[in-house]
Amino acid sequence: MNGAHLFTRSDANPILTVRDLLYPANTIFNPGAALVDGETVLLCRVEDRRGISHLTVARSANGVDGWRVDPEPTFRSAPERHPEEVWGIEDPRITWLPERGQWGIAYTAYSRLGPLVSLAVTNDFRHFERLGPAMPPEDKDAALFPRRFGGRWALLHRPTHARGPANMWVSYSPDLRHWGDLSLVLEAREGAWWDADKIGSGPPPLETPEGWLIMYHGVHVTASGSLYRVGLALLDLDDPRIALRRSDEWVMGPTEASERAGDVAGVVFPCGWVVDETTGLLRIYYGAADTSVGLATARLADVLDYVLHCPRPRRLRRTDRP
Ligand code: M1P
Repeated sequence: MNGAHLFTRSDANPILTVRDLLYPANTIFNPGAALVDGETVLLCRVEDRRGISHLTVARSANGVDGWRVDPEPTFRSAPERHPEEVWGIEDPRITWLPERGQWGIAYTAYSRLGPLVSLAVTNDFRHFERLGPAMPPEDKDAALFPRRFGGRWALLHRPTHARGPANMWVSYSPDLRHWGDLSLVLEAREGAWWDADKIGSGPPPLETPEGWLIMYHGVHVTASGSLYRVGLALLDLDDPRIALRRSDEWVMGPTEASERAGDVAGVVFPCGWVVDETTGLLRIYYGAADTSVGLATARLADVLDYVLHCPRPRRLRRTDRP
């Protein structure tokens, strides 16, 4: 299977635009996704007309159209109690946590010192309990694993530092509040590579018999701006510090009009996916050009077959298998 043809975009794209909102805003994009009582729930980033983002829920029976959007912001930043959210909240990734019987949400809180990772939980996507910041700035693109490893929760995230590209790390916690024991998982590549400048986790890790399926965005800086494309990786089931496979090529890039033009041109940015158990289809929800929401699908079996034929990551670290 050719990676360029793995994903099929919906004929309904863009499936959500700012015109679907019942209140004034600038854009709607980068949604987390969940299946709730048979419905698809998208927790979308909405940027208001000041530039500050909040999260709003859209629900659909088929996950493609007929979206019912909450009439007002569903989950707002609360800078009076959470000063780290002073410039809004962005880019949620949703993970079902069977042990807690709740969804965990990793989102970006935009603080005065830069973006950081915050966590919240919800039972119904109507009420949200904040667990607070998990990582100091600058850190973002975080997603929870659905279960513990050796008694500890695990979080993928992307710290940024002044020197060099930004890479994907994993951290651990006994209680979803205290995080540490960091390990580098995947590095941005170098030079002309499509994912040379920074990478970041997309939707939450998906458990499969072969390993944790990871979708990530990679950024390449060009003379006319950054290009955001999407690649795949597979992490070890028992030890997610170990990357088993990584696609050399991107599997999705900004090729459609809604992805090539918008507030930030040339961006596909997936934050959510769901598996339709009856059809075996993986539905990926992504931000298009920081302006609208797109949907692409693939057979999960094809995606796994593709990633299993990808090479092992090139760099050897202490956790890499020979
Ligand atoms: O504009 C593209 C994306 O840029 C940022 O992502 P990252 O720091 O991972 O490159 C985020 O602001 C994201 O929301 C945005 O879509």
